[in-house]
Amino acid sequence: AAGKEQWPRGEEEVWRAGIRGLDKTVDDITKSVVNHVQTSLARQAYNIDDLGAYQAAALSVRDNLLVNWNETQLNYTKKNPKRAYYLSLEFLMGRTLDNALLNLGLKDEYKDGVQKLGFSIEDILDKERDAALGNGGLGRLAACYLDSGSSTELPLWGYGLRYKYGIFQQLISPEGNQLEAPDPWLDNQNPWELPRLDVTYEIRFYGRSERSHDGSGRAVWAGGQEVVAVAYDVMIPGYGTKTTNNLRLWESRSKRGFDLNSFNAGNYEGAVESSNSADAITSVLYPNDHTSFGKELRLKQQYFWTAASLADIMRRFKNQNKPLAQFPDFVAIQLNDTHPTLAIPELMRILIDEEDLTWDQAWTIVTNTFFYTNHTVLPEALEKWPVPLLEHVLPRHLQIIYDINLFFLQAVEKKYPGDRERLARMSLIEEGQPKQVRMAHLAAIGSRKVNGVAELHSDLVRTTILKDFVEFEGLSKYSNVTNGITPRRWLDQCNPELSALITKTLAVDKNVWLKDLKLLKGLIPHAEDADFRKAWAAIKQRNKERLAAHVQSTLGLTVRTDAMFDVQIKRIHEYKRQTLNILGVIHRYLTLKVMTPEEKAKVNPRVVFFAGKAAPAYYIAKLTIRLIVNVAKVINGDPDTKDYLQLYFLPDYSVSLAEVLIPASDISQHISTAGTEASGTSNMKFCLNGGLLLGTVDGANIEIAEEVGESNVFFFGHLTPAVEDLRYQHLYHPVPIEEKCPALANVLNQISSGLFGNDDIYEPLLNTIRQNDYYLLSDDFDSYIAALAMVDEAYQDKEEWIKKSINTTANMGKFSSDRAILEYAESFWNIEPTPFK
Ligand code: B1H
Repeated sequence: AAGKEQWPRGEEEVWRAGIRGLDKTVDDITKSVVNHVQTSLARQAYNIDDLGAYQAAALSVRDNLLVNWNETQLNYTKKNPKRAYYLSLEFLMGRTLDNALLNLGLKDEYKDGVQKLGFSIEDILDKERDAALGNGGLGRLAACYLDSGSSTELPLWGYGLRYKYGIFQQLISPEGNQLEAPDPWLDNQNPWELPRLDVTYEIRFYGRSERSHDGSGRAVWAGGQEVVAVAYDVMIPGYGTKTTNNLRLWESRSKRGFDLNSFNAGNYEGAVESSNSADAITSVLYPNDHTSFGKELRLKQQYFWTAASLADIMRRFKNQNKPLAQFPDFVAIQLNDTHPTLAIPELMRILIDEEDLTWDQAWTIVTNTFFYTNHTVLPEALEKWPVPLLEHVLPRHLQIIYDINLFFLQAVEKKYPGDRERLARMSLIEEGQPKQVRMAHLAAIGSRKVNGVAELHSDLVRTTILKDFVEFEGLSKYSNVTNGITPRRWLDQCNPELSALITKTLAVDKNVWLKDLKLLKGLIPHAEDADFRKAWAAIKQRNKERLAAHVQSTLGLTVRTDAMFDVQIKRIHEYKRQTLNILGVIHRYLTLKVMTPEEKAKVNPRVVFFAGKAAPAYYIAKLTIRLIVNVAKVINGDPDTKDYLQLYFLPDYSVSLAEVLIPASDISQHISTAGTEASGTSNMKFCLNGGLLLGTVDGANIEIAEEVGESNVFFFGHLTPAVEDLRYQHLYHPVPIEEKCPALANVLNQISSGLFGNDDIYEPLLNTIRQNDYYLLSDDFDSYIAALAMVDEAYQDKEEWIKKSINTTANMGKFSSDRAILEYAESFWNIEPTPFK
């Protein structure tokens, strides 16, 4: 039916007369909101509170999104372009209402509308819960890419899981311990999703796979457990376009009925894994990032999601009645890390066992369809699945993986005859007890292109974890796409005053520069204009006050706003070195304690903020939180220092909290051990909002410095090539810390002596540094302290600092996720913008 609209029933004019258009006026909007109060919510006008008003407004906005969403899907059906699919186990969407209003261009109208109904838009927006279906950067990147896909009018869909519980809520106990509570984000209904009870697939687990003996290579996989995948669709509006793409999230249901598994906050992970029932599969997001655990339920999540997504993609392709050989001409699938790598053997299975293709025909299709993005080179994060577990859960897929490996190793052997070590290194199977499948190897050989997420990281992928593959297959397959962020959420939405000042200054419509972010360069000459600088600084100040008000209302703490705001917000992990930061804070505290009043008078007050979650089983990361919280108690309560230094750990870091913190920052810290942070994306968000960067020469920090100029960033620490040698020295020629870095030794000893609590609780954390110091804190501490001093010095000259801030924002255009998604579209997927009227 492609190409022609049809009216299968009734009278076309009657249909057309009934079709709803977009709300445009305040009058349309108030009517629609009241209508939803009355019908969808079945409530009376007199008992509507802010939550009810939020729900009604959201449903009204959803109606508008649906108008565009329907037209977008119709446009694709008519034009039948090649489509790309982004498979990600995580989509960290945050809140939707404000973003949808801005993208639709209806924020002012809704603001007026709800005001006429007696509500304030800010109060309503604040009622929304975050959709927190992700751990951190990887999941938020997926969300930014969907925004950019719609904003650039690309036919790009996301596929993920509809977890009943997203990332846990973080509570901090009075002693400073992280406690985890479930995140019941669906409790108040979710107006942003459309259940598609008619879109379902049956997904098999376990059972037996019998190969046929007819030489076809086919097999029959039967028995075991079948679970139903049900689609929930989330609309993804583009900014200033009608294109509204789809994010399809799968929910698992048992074929027979529903058995509720109870969820126990006390034993978080245990409770998650206890149930073998069908609905357990999509019950919870795994809260560990950068560790691969080999848990059966996680494997079932991965297969359930990839199999449902592929079945859906295949059904859409088959509706076109094209030969299967053309599959890669219409479908590109991006694998967000190795989590969806089972899609490779799954597509082989479909093509061979169900579609009767030969192995070679199937492999040609597969290797022209998939694209793989690597997000980390940390060894503990590289996914490996035990062979016995795979054999038990997915017997047919293990056979296919073994066959892929056989053909692959034959080709390697042909090129490097007799090089057994190379074969062992490159094999999909790692020898050992048990044997394990190396998912990064499978993803690499099954894909058309492989990329890292920043230049340095892509180099490391090419020269370390996939070196042999680059040698074997050639460099051109192994490339880079530097990450990006959406300037809609991460500037216009989170920093409306700065956005308005930029619009006024550039003298173009905001929907021009927000879609062509390099236009920010037009701000550069204005850095020399004193009035502009004053306006710029005043906005930063108001953003600090907004953050302080937030801390006051949520935690009851009073933050001073006449200070430098120094922020580190990200997952708590040893490689990100929050520990270095807190040790630096203690060093500053100890220094302040011995200063004379005259010396202190010259000190610029500083407020240090931390936020971030630790994986529930990551003991050292949890100790780091405990240390920060207890240091804060001492510092904030010390009359000698509290006018010069304040420290806060803000609990339950989230997208929404980031939106308040980032615009308020003067300096933010991105201080990973060189070579460990693949890219980082919050670094981009801070700099886009005029915060300066203090960091190591790592990830996207390097490219930010290239863009904004080295004089506008504060770099310190050893470089990537030195890291291996330093680690070797630590192991084989250790130097006592007292000798190597007395300043650090003193800080560690002060902690041990009980300055922040009179027990040995921190010793395991301190020993990671005193012993082999894998993340090189003792090597970088002195240069870190020196860099902090340079930040202090630079901040003394307020006018110069503001110039740096303006020049930083002005040079951040490269980091728009529009640029990144268009690189994927053009150089990988070969898809094109597909606009419509
Ligand atoms: C990133 C992860 C990650 N890299 C495993 N790897 C996970 C690995 O649940 N898991 O098993 C979850 C997440 N996340 C981050 O990706 C990098 O550390 C950042 O540097 C990068 O900016 C981000 C987006 O590319």
